[in-house]
Amino acid sequence: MTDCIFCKIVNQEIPSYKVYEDDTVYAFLDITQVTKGHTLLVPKEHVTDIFEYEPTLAGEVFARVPKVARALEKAFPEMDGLNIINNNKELAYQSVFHSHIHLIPRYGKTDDFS
Ligand code: DGP
Repeated sequence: MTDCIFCKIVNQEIPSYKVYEDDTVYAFLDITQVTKGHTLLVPKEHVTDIFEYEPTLAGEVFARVPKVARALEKAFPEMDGLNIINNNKELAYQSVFHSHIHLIPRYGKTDDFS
């Protein structure tokens, strides 16, 4: 999709900080950094939201979550926990309409995400 910011990130048309990549997915740091290491995992193929996934691709994308979680754990050993969030449609706080999974590291009582 030509006007999709995450398609542009996947295609390296706009810069991002890569966390993980393979043939199916791309994971990169969220621009807002709700906590240190806040990452977005996206399918390389444009999928608008959870309702638009072809089931096999959905399985492949969601199966990558533990891989990215482990990469974050390695990069941020001080991490105490991890929130995984997937917003779908505007009412549910989706603001970029290329499906993405938030991985938000938690750092005990010192982080500012509540
Ligand atoms: P959501 O509200 O669930 O649709 O989350 C969209 C996230 O995308 C939000 O946390 C900010 C992030 N975001 C938006 N534009 C960019 C961008 O250009 N680069 C990066 N790295 N993140 C972006």
